[in-house]
Amino acid sequence: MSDAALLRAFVGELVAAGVRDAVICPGSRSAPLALALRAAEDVSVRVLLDERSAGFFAVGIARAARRPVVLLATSGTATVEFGPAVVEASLSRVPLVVLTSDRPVELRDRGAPQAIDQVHLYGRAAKWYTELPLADGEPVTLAHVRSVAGRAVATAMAGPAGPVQINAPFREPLLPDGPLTIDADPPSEPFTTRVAGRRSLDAEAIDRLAARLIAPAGGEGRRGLIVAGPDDDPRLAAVLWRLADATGFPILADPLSGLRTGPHDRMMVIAHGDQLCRPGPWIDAHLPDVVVRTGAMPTSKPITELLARARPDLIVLDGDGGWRESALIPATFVHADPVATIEAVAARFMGRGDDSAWAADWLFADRAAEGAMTSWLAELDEAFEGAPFPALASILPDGAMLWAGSSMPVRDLDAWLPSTDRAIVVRSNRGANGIDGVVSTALGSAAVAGGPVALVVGDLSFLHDLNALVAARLHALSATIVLINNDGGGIFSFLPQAQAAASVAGTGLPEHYEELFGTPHGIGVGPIVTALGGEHRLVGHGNLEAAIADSVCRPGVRVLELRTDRARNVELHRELDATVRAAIGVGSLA
Ligand SMILES: Cc1ncc(C[n+]2csc(CCOP(=O)(O)OP(=O)(O)O)c2C)c(N)n1
Ligand SMILES: [Mg+2]
Repeated sequence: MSDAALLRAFVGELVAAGVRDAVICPGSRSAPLALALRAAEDVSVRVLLDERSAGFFAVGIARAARRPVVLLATSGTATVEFGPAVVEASLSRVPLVVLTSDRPVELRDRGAPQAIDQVHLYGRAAKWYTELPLADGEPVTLAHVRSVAGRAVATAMAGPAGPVQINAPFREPLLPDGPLTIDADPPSEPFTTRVAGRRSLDAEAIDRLAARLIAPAGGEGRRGLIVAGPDDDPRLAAVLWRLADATGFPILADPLSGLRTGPHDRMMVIAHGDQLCRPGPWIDAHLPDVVVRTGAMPTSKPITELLARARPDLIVLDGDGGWRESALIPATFVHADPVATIEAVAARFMGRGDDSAWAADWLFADRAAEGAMTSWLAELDEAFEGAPFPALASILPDGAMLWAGSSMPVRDLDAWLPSTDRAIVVRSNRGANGIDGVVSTALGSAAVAGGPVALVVGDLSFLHDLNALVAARLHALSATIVLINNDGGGIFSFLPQAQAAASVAGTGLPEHYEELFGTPHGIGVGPIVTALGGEHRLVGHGNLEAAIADSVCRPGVRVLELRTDRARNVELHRELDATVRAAIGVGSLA
């Protein structure tokens, strides 16, 4: 029998450490922990069938609720299915406590059924690995188990947040030997508590940083930019504008930075950095000489390429001690709380030095790009993959959450999400850029979100994660899914493979292009969605906006399918690029 006291001690400590959500996949080896988690009054348990989907669902909960989530699976391949989500959580700094149930040591590596090597299963993607002891009735074992639970949660949450793995062996029979309700034990303080401070720079280091942003006396004004990359920290929006205001540096705001949407001051926010930074005369006349970067690397490839080309004096702020800089240029990494650093640096400026043409040019070009894009879209008379984003930005209410899938959706999000005072939280799984688990993640967020959830996703990503709809059905979740169905991988049409298909003889292209990259499937998703309990609607250019407006605040999962053509999509993007280029011209720097 499983020792109920040990289970109570372990789960009780998870709760004391702040766990409120558990995602559990059914199995027998995991039964003792599943029952104990279910018995914990303060824990919402959600049962999902597919562990791969469940892992991403947990990522969605953790990112929406901004708290650690427990994941539990039975032994064997079930634990491996968590792998992609564990990797994503590691790279996007999401706290997960992954419990992998296991056979006891005497049944490992000797042909016992459903027994695989689960030790350090997730390699370096897990921040910490440990194994629970088998119950032995000793008080010291209970103390150990409590400290393991507390340490696991604290480690998952400590910056950079991430997943931890606890391998949990149980002997048969897999039933508890007593009550599991934690109230059965006297209430207690957490066994393990972590107190940690935010790192901050001393005044001298702040002076040195500020000096790099200030033009030398008598010299030209510094041509600075703030590049706000993907970041879930809600504090950044409130302080970055202060730095922008103090220095006169515009903010290239990634759609996932939290800077583009919300009631904070967005005066210095550039929403079209992806367009402005593309090679051409405008950017040639506006190369930055100093850049302050926050968050992960920007979604926009042109922005990263600009950094590589301009090689500005680069300052990367990362309070969690990361080394994220893939433009491969010399950089200073500031491993201190970015909010405190930004506030202190901004305070070194006594108002903006000179009202340079620099910021004015960027802001003017951004408005010009915005105007050109808006009129281009208004004149368009056909389905377009970027169209859902401005529609969603105008329809979603304050407190809504907007997700974009990998591949073209997140790029179109970057291009088309306007700067708006609407408090919409915008997210994407950009840690590993997988097309897997996209729907599961969005639906996981819907399980805890305070407002409506919308997702824009490609057809291959959608088909990859159909089991997410099972989760939605099991838990009566609500979401609006805009499915961009271009019958295959549209992104590849923009890559060298597609160019080669047209031009390079002897490469196996173009005859194998569709088979290897385009991967058309011709699947009509309507019946699948309906069978899994969702609603399906085919939408077109004319009724997309009305369909979104009709869906966002209604209960249930609705898939609004917008059919597009991959080749035409490339043409439209090219046409748009030319339009924006013409609108921004060469700029003034008067
Ligand atoms: C798990 C995973 N498998 C494969 C890839 C490679 N990949 C990147 S984009 C893409 C095509 C995605 O197609 P779709 O979801 O329809 O989006 P579209 O490109 O059409 O916008 C693939 C297969 C990946 N990023 N992640
Ligand atoms: Mg597609």
